[in-house]
Amino acid sequence: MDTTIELYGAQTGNSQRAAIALEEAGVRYTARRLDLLAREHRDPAYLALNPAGKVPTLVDSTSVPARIINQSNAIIQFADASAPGRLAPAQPGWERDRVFDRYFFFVTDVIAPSHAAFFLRQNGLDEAAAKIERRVIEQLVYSESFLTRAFMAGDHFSMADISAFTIAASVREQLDWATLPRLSRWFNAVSARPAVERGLRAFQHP
Ligand SMILES: N[C@@H](CCC(=O)N[C@@H](CS)C(=O)NCC(=O)O)C(=O)O
Repeated sequence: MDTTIELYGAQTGNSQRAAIALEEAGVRYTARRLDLLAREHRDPAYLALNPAGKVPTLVDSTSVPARIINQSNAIIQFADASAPGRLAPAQPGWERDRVFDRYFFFVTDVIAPSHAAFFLRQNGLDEAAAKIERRVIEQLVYSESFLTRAFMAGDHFSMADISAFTIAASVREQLDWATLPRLSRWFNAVSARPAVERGLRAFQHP
């Protein structure tokens, strides 16, 4: 087992996206599962790595000093830089631009609002939360229009599929799949990718 790159995380969308990116990029890493209920993400040793006490965190001890990355989307960029071409075309140009356009669509227009809705629910603001949750579904329905080719940004799997997949999975019960044939075909294809399966399992209870 390689311990020079470690990914701390839990069974959450942000941690899973980071793990899927490392798996798809072929980066060797060790998953370190934190028990959020036991508040392991608030242990002083972990807070030294991630002062916000959030997951995920990547620690790359192959560099001196070690590289420590706290944001899931920064970890995806680490994976992209580690294996150019696996998560986005390596060369600048319209194909790479489209990957980033679609990737950020899911990050900022779908995932971020969904986290906001979760926060509102936790604070008893159900009506406001429901409005944002509806918007999240509308945005995912809109992404059906991206799927003129096999994947979210064209013929090749990319980080756009990673950002789309975990959020689609988290609301899969609320999507009317029969009216979304492309999204449905895409979802099944991404679910069946071995690297995606491994990423989804990275922080499961043993
Ligand atoms: N923007 C951060 C968000 C990290 C985040 O909010 N993580 C949540 C899980 S999805 C967490 O650690 N929650 C535990 C807590 O706040 O106690 C990222 O993308 O990595």
